[in-house]
Parts: sequence; structure tokens; C-alpha cells
Amino acid sequence: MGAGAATALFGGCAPAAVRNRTMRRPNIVFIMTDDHARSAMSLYGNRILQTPNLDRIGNEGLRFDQAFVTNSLCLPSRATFLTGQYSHVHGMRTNGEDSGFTAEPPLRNAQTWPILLGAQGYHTGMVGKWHINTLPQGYDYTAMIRGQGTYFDPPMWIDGQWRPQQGHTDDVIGDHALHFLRNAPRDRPFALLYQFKAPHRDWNPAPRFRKRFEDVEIPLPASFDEPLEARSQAVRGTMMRIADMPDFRRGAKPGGPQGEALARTNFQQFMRNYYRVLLGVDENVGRVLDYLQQAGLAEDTLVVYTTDNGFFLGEHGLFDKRLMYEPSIRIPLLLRWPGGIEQGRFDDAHFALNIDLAPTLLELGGAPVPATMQGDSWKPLVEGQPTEWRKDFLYEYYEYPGVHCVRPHRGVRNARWKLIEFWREPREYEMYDLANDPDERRNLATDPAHAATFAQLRQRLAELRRQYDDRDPDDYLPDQQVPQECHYG
Ligand SMILES: [Ca+2]
Repeated sequence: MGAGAATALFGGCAPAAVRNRTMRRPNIVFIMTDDHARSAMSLYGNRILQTPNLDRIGNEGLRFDQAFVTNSLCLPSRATFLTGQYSHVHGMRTNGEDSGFTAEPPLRNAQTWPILLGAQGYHTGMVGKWHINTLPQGYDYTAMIRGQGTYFDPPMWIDGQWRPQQGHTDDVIGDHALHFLRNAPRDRPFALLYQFKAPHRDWNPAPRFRKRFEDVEIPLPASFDEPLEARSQAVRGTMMRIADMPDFRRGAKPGGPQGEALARTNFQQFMRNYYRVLLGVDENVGRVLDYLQQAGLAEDTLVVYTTDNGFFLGEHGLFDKRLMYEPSIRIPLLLRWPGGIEQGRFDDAHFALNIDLAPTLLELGGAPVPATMQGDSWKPLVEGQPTEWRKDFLYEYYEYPGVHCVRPHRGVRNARWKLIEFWREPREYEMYDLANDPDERRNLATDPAHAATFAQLRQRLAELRRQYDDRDPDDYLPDQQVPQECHYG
């Protein structure tokens, strides 16, 4: 670590040369994967999966260690990254709602950061997974896969029509990102959304990765065999246990392993493929980083790496996301901009949320930030400047009944505590002391010794709801949600 990095790490100011250069409008490459657990990256401590290109973004820039989403589900989180608003404000609370962006409030496409930067002269592009129920509009270049997409030969929406593509989705999306970058005009800045399908189920890797990890036994998380009996009815009623899934192996025949043995077989199968598709993401991120370097664009380009939500990788015996537990809501978040961010920065002191991205990119891109955006720009954090920052945050989840059967809930998390409220009857609470129980295994919500903390957190939750204009009644169900049964997905 150089002296400059050490200064930044301990809260000092960036050197004047770096500070002044932040005045220039950067190009932006916003990279988003789907369902990428923070722990599935070597930079965040994974010892089996090596992700040298993703790590490069953090090592050559800034790594946030306290980054979270405010609704751990694909479509709602993607809309939040674009609008800087909570789900209850932008209106896309679930994957099932068929509303997308419209010309009218509150779902205005025009109030998303790429469109606002386009109005300030940015050349804009969207390649890969979009997953919002209206087509991306107003981009100079679009190459979009349909809905969740497919892992092989995904047709793409290009120039107003579906066009066939050949190859693995990660590689096809990578090709279109390079196409956009090679053809972007050099007389104005560009902003690209580079959004992968992987590592979303069903985790189908490119042939060149299929043998990787074949002889590797992935360690089970400590809480893998945890019974859920001590938790709320809401959590006991979810359908997210790996042990309850059918055999994940392709072409599996009846009569295979059952019970605990099946849970372990499923875990190894799922984790190996999850890691394999991430190797494809890493490689395709590397292609873009290499191109930026070769084209002389790296210095003036802000590369952001993140995901739309975290993922359970066997913690509490679960997979998928949604619940307000750490593996689901905590995300990787990396920013590299050699011209504006010191190399080797690490921030584990500030909560960075998905509502913050839009105000951040607008401010760095020299565009006004609409007052309707609810997040805070990371600019002072990026520059290592002292700043007043949030001490806690509000979380919300709505999609029910539906895939994995997770009841609606909301909650507040601060540096030490987390309160979760399943707000519809039967109303239930969970509360965790993250300082002493980081794996969230002892629910203290009804423990008399912590009654005062419980009351404080409930009060704080009400305050945060008012602050963020959450007026949903406790029996709220999204208007356009199609009634359906709970299922495993
Ligand atoms: Ca997702």
C-alpha cells in the first residue's frame, strides 16, 4: 500500500492533484450483476473463487464494505439504482407488477440518472439484463436481453427489434459492451449500463468453465444445518431451504439422495455452478477494463461494480434473497476512477445504499440532482472528505404471495442492531445484535433484557418511514400484483 492510500484509509484528504481532477466529468461504466453475494469475490475474502478482474476495480479504487440494497429483489432494486428512490416511491415494489417506467410521475423514465446525464451531453448505452417491464427508452445504444434472459443464444432488443445472438450470455453481453465503447464519440463523455444475467439461476456456465471446481468441496456455512424453529412464523413459512429443493442436478433421476444428503448434494451442485458463471462475469469485466486501458480511456472513466441484491449461499440452510438478513441485503460495491479516486481506498465506516447511486453519478457527471431523489451522493466519501452521514437505514420487501413465500416486511439496521417487522397479521418481529451475533442466530425481539432497544428501534423505524415518505398502510398489497400461490421458484 502506498503512502497516499494509507492517508485515505485513515480518513485524510486526497492530494490536491487528485481533488482538482475530480472536477472533470468522467465517463461512466456501471456494471451490475444479478444476485451476486458479497462473499463470492476474492476481494471480499473468498478463497476458492478467484475474481482478479473484479478485484482490480476495488484494488485500483474504492471498496465499500457496508453497502446494502433497500429491497432485496431484482426489479425493485434496479429501479432504485436508476431513480434514487425507495420502492414505495418509484412504485415498482415487486417483480410481478407490470408497471414499468412511464412519462408520468412517479415512474418517469426521464428522472433516471442515464437519461438525465444524456440530457447533459453524455452518450448513453444499456447492454444486458434490464428486467423492468417497459423497454429502455432514450438510450443512444441498447442491446437488451428479454426479462430474465437465457444463458445461451439470448435474443437481444437492438435498434427496435429482437435479433438472434450466438454464445453464452456473459460473452454476448460483453461483446455489446465493447461495441458500445468502440463506437462512442470521443468528443463527449459516455455512460454505459453493463448488466449481466449471471449469477442468477439456473447457473449454467459457458463450456470453458464446466470442469472448474469439479474436485473442490465447497465448505458449508456454519449455519447450514440450523433449524428455523427459533425464528418467526414468517421465516419458518418461507420456501427457501436448500434441503427442501428437488435435486438440482440436470437430468437427475428419482431415487437419488434424500434429506440431509440431498441438501449437501444440492449445495455443492449449486455453488460450483454459481462460481463458474461468475468466472464468466469476471472475464468479461476484464475485457472491458483492458479495452479502457488500451484506448487510453481508463484514467477518465469511473467504473462502478455492484449487483441488484445479495444472495444466501447456504447460510441458515437457505438460498435466494428477499429476507432482511445480511447475506441477502449486503452487496459488493466497488468504484474505480484513476483520475478522481485514490487507489486502494477501503470504506467500512459508511452505509452506502442503492438509493445513493443516482445522486452520486449525477453529481460527478455535472448534472442537477432532482429533489425527488432520496439518496445521498457518495462524492464526499469518494474524495475522503469528512461528512455527516446516515447512521442507520430503512429496508422494505413486498412480494407476497409468490416465489419463495416471503411475507412483506420492513426494518431498520444500524451499526450494531437490526429490527425486522413482518407487518401484516400475524405481526411479528425479529431483532439481532450484529456486534455479538453477526450471523443473526439469536432473535432478541422478545427478550426482556433488550426491551428498551426494541422500543427505540421501533420508534426509529417509524421515523425513517416518515423521512422517506412511506405511507403504505400495514395491510398494503401492491395494486397490480397478480394473486398467486407460494412456490419454490
Ligand atoms: Ca437479482
